[in-house]
Formats: sequence, C-alpha cells, structure tokens
Amino acid sequence: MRSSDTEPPDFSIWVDGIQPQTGSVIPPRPKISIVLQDTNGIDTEFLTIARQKDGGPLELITDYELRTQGGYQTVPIDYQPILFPGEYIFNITAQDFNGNAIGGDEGVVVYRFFVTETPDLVPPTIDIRVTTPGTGSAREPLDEPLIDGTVLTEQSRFKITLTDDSALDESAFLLNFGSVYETLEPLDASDYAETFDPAAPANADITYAPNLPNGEYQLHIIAADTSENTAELVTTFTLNEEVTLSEVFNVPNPTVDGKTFFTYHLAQAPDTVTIKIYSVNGRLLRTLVDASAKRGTNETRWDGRDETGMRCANGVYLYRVIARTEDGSRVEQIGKLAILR
Ligand SMILES: [Ca+2]
Ligand SMILES: [Ca+2]
Repeated sequence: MRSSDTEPPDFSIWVDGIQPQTGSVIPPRPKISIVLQDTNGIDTEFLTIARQKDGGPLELITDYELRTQGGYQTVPIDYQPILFPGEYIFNITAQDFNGNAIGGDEGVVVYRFFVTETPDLVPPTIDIRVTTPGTGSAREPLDEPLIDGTVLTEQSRFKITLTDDSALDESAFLLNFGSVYETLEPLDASDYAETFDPAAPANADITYAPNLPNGEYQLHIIAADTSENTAELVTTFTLNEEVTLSEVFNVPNPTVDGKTFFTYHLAQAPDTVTIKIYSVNGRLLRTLVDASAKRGTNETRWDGRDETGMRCANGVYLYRVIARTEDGSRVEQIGKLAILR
C-alpha cells in the first residue's frame, strides 16, 4: 500500500474557526489551525512553515504546536502568532512517507493575509478601593485605595475596577477570596455585584461586600482582555472589628413561669459572655457563665431560679449581659425583666 501511494496529504487551514481565502483580512492575534491528513501518514520531518511580512525576507517559523498523538495519519498544527498591520505571506510545505508533497508542482501551499489592526498587547489594570460607612464609635468613613496589609476596623465594601485599552473578557474575571490560612476559593458570581456593558467593554466594576469574622484575609483577582493578556492582583487585609453588644432583650417579658431567653447581637465573637441577674436593690441572684458567645444573634435560657435553685418571686429584676474579649476589654448592657406568675 505504501509503495503504491501517490496521493499527497490533504491540507486544511482555519483562522479563528473559519476556513479563509488567500487575501483575507485576519485579526492581529489569530488562532490558526492547520490539519494535514494522509492514510499512510505525514512525514513531519518535512513540514515547514515560513512567513514573509511586507515583502521582507521569508523566515521559518517554529513557534507553532504540532500534535501527533494517536499517530501520523492526522496531524493538527496550532499557531497563535501576534501580527502587526501589514501583508503576510505564509508558505507551507509537507509530505507523506512516500514523498508525495502538498502544493502541486510547486510543492508549497501559499496563503496571503492582511492584518489591518494593531494587536492589543497590554493587559487590563486592576484597582481596588475600600469603603466603610464609619458607623462605629470614633470611626471615620473610609474611601481609599486598598493597600496590602491594611487593618480595617469595620465591615467593608471592596470596589474593584477593571480597565483595558481595548476590551475586557468578562468571562475571564475571577475573584478568589478567603482566610490567609486557608486555600482560596473562587467566589460565585452571586457573591458580588458586577457592572459590565458589552457595548463599552473597556471597563468593569465589581463590588464585594462580605460580612466577615475578624481575621486575616486575601483577595486574589484575575482579569483578562479579549486578546488573552492577563492581569493578576493579590492583596491582604486584616479585619479587626470591635466586639459590640446590641439588641439586648429577653423573651418572654414579663415571663409567667420565670423562664425566659436573653437575646443579644454580637458584631464579633467575644471570648466569653456572662449574664448576671440582680434584684431591683442590686443583690446578685444568679450568674450564667459561658452564655452563648457567637458572632451574630445569640440566645441564652434562664430557668427563673437563683443560685441556690430557688424560684425567684414575682417582681422586677435587672440583668447584665457582659462580653469579654481575649485582650481583657469588656462591653456590657443592662436590661430589665419582670416575673408575673
Ligand atoms: Ca499519501
Ligand atoms: Ca488590552
């Protein structure tokens, strides 16, 4: 079979998925695919691709990728050059193992292409600003660039601005986030708000407003333009929000059987929460140690009994919810409850 093979290989070419005609205008960063096929195999030793620009010298190209996995019957070639405006001529030679060459008598396949645009070689820029409402005690509202290592003292909003000189590839945007001590996870698109207009693809805004426990965090942003220029930014910050106690009350109040739940909201988790119950004249009746002390809304039950196990009588009582942090500071709030059997 081999000795009688007189058929040259089949030659096909695609530029960005379309089979072009010679003389076509192609983009400055084309995806060029060539496929050579022969029943007896392509002898890749004899494959050459040469390129000439604007009548200059014909130069051999080597920066293409040849794929011969699965044998030599089908040989795909991937070539993704960066081209500048001008006229390009590509000369391709190839033959099978019997010496049958593509390109007829000339022995060469010639394609002429025109490039009219300048390639985009500049990756997008990534900027992050951090804003805070300044709601806490003695806090100023913040709106400034996020500097690596910044310590934030309240829950913050991160505004990421992407800018490109030509067009962003929205689908390439990735926001990884997490504790510096853990593997970063990509955020789901539903975790942040993105503003991107395909009609004005040079800009995109992303707003991320997480509600976080105190800790050290890392933001890792990846963006790309439509020419596959990639930009990456990694930045860390520390959240050190005050432990604040709010929404302190008890339900039911008054209580008819003496049993009630103390509820309270903690902005961050303290080390411990203690609840002390007093008579109206200030006598301490009961201390609830290790009360619920998590970030968010907490609920701690009281059975209506004093330290000796006696049920407390009808009347008005005061209670104090005390949150202590590891650094020794404490916050507390006082409430009033009634037992009415
Ligand atoms: Ca052949
Ligand atoms: Ca660009």
